[in-house]
Amino acid sequence: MLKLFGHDASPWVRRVRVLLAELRIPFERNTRDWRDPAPEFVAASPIQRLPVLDLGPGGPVRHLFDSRAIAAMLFTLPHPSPGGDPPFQDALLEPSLGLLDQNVLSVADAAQDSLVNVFLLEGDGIRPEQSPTLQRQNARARACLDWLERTYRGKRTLAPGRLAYVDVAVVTLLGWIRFRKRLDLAPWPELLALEAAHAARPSIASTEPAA
Ligand SMILES: N[C@@H](CCC(=O)N[C@@H](CS)C(=O)NCC(=O)O)C(=O)O
Repeated sequence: MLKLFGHDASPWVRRVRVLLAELRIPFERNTRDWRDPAPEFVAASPIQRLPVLDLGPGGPVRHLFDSRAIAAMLFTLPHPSPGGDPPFQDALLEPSLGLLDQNVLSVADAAQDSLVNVFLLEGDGIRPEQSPTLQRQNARARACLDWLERTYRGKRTLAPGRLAYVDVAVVTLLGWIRFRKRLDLAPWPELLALEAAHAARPSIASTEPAA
């Protein structure tokens, strides 16, 4: 059986948990974080970032090291046809969007990465006021949220009528920002509406970080 390494507070791990729930793929969990890492995770991944997915023995690759690679692989596994309201998109990308969804994922990743960096460095006592690099990270995150706000204007899913992994990446970004009290989200009402539209969905509600 698949084994997912990663803690509940991680937005990257949450994306994968939502996807596993939507595709109804069974898996085991190890919920230790990178501050108190599981020895198997330490031995497996030179990147030392979570999530990591253990695919089990027998294949050319035992562990996958990155949420996007994990997501792409999960769609290739046998699974029931996804359901939900709206139904979940049964592919990482939707060809008719012409790579817009690829950009949404890149922008959500960049915002998430920058805000996590600021959060971790603040934990080490380094404040954005002391560091132009951190100020750039915050500016990047705001620019990414502005871009997502424009991209989702009037939309509650990027592809009409289906919730996709890329939408989940945006929803989990917002959830993490609120959970870690990083930014006031009021300047991005379209994104708040996107989040609210899917808040009661079981895969989203059951993975809420504070829950
Ligand atoms: N690009 C990676 C990012 C994963 C990531 O940054 N994970 C965080 C957990 S929230 C981590 O493990 N951080 C530990 C570190 O950077 O040392 C992915 O998509 O999986």
